[in-house]
Amino acid sequence: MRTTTRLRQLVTRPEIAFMMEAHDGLSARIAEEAGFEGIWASGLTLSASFGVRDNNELSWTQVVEHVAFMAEAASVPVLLDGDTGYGNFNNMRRLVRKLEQVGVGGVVIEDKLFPKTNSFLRSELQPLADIAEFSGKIKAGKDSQQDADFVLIARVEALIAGWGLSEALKRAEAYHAAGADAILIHSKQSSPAEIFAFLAEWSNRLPVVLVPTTYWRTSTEDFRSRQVSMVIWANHLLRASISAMQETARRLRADDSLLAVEPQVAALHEVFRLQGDAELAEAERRYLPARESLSAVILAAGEGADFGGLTARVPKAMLRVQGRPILARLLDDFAAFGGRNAVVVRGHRAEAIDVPGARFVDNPDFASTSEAYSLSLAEGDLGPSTLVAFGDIVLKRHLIQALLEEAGDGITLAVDSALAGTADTDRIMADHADTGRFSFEPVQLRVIGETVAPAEAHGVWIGLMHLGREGARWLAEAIGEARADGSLRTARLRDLLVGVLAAGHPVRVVYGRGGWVNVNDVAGLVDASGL
Ligand code: SPV
Ligand code: MG
Repeated sequence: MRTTTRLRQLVTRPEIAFMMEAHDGLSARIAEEAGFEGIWASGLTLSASFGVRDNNELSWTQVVEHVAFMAEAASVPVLLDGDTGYGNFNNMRRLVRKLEQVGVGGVVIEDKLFPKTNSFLRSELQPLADIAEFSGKIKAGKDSQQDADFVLIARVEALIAGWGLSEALKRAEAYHAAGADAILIHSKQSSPAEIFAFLAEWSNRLPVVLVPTTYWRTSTEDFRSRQVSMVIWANHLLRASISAMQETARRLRADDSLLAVEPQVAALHEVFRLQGDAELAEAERRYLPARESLSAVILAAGEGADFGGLTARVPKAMLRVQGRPILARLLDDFAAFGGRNAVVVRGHRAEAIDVPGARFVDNPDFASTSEAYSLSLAEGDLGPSTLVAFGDIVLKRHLIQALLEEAGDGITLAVDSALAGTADTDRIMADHADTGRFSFEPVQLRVIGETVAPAEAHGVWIGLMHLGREGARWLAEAIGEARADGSLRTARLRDLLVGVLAAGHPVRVVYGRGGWVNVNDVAGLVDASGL
């Protein structure tokens, strides 16, 4: 059912309806969750939530823009406090059209002059609108609504301005005749007497809406028995939030600590829930490619021997290439492919490795251990989609892209085929050499390491691999084997890969040509700067 229709029903049905004030999308949602059938978008609290006065200091377009968020956040109808309609009959026509466009169910306009003042401030001085002029504004509003059920309520301010009951009745009758759907009769008294006198005389010629802010002691039964159509709790969510915010701010200022405050405030997950994050999470499952979130383990424990003193105080991974530490560049590269949760294994000069965006695991035995041992310290971080890399490589991003595009559930290595026939110790032999042409057939690793005759090497592993779900498991098994046979402390990563092959698991190769440097010495550092 349309919100206009629902609001019309709330106004016209015999049973009383209660409207809860809200001043933004969040409070609108809170009001709806509490069970309210409709929302009062209060001019007072909307302005106050922006820190401005209830004197039309917000422009009408700001109000419309803001109330649109409320209408979007709530599925129950929103009734806007439209003040005086923000101008004459013509402004009223535009207001009604805009409110319909943003899904607001109806509007209340009051018979004062623009710019208005809140009814509880200097009320005796408030000028009232000319009855005929205000009646024309009502008629203009009704004539411009496209949706027959849009609700226009006329608010009579005669009692507020001290003009008395007969003036109030005269105005209510005129606004009825002009086509208003209901009358809101407002009072600033703490007793409901003048409101009840009005109700007795009015005898429900049109439905009546009340705002019992000042006569708050009046029982709801008294409203029901007088066939009041709608009661508005006009400002209580804002006032509740003011008290809570003041208390929290004072407490934090006094304590300089969150200890007392944290248990008192809504949990963060409650904020996310109210924002509707569950719906987004569901949509992400439906619309985003189903990819495991990418994580990374970077091995940066080793000292690096050939730097002529350069790494005495700074670990290799923190040497700068084009002004950025090698490690920071790698983390940026991974992040560019959605890589989160990077874990860096530190050793030599661990304290000097402090790049943002990574978690650290320390290998205190770095001097007497090697890569496989460092990796084993981060074994728990080998997730279902993990990049494992040496912390001293500088590479072009297309190498990571190619690896991720080919990566499957197992283990995939990035191999530089331009270094075929090399003596590099991470040389590999695959089931076929790089032809430079596209192939549907995945390339499978046959042998890795020094057992490959240099002349037969198809390329060099660049120190970057991807583990899928199975691959992570296989590598963890290889770590377990090495631990069991006592080789873990001194094993290189390639030795673990030898173990994976020996266990009968396939390892895939993705060929690339150049575009990376393993910074092993000063010459490497110079080369990397040219990438
Ligand atoms: C509002 O909530 O902004 C109202 C009601 O108009 S009152 O503040 O009582 O005027
Ligand atoms: Mg108001």
